[in-house]
Amino acid sequence: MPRWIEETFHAHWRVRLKAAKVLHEVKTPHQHLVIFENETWGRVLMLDGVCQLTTSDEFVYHEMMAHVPLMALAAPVRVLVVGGGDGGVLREVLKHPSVSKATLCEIDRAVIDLSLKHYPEIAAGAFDDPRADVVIADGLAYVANTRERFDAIIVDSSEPIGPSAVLHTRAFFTDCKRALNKAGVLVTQNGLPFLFPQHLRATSEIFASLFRATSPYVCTQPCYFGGPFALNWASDDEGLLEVPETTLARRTAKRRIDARYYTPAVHRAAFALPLYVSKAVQGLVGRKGPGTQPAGGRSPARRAVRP
Ligand code: SPD
Repeated sequence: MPRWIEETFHAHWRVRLKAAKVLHEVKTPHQHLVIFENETWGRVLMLDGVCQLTTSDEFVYHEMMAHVPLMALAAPVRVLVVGGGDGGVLREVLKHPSVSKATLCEIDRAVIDLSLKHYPEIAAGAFDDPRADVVIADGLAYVANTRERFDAIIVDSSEPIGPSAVLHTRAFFTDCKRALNKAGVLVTQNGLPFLFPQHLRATSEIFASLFRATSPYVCTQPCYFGGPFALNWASDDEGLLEVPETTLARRTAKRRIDARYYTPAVHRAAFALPLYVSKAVQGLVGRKGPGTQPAGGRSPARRAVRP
């Protein structure tokens, strides 16, 4: 009898994938982890009953997590990845030649070790790159205590359950802001807006209260069932949301980024939100712009400049 492995995250429906072979299953000190082979999707990683990646479509998420913030920056040097123990985001970050050090802070060593064992092609040598600095620690504590300053912080967390729950909180994002350079960019995964609009809105409220410019952006991640997948962006440099496609194209060519999903046009288009997504974050998205004044009775941080 084949084993079917279910995503257990949703209360009223289930997605299940046939496991041609279970490669590893363990309760680590932090979470339930299972890696298995599926004939359509390739190798699959599930944490606490939520699909994190498949080897066939991981490029979508990893490229959009890394290249959207880094291509917006003229020359990113220091990058922090929180989570992301599979190494996919790290792999993409290290494609940017100006990056001199990329720190990856992962709470669960087992994710790194088992990813390297069962799908080394995802990290593709990133952990051996001399610019990679791997820290096994709680991301919340690491960001709260670090004295380093980053040009970009990329939060490659799982859902707001289990060890990742703290990586979706105001306290964590406030510390991220402190650990960013002035014109730095913070991005985080923000789930499926069709199913969890309140999750997207809650993050956008925090971002809008902390940063001068914020916007979700979306990608189509085939293995995350439920519609477009949201990432979320925050920065105090408002111009970074508006980098022209021509500039992005020049940077992509100069940095010799080989990608399968990311293009400069996709970068710009990712910020064009479907209406139901815009509505979920209504009043929170956009740039505050120079010289804006608080509107009567409303927090300036939450006032929409570009509704
Ligand atoms: N719904 C699952 C979101 C998972 C985000 N993290 C994926 C980890 C891949 N590096």
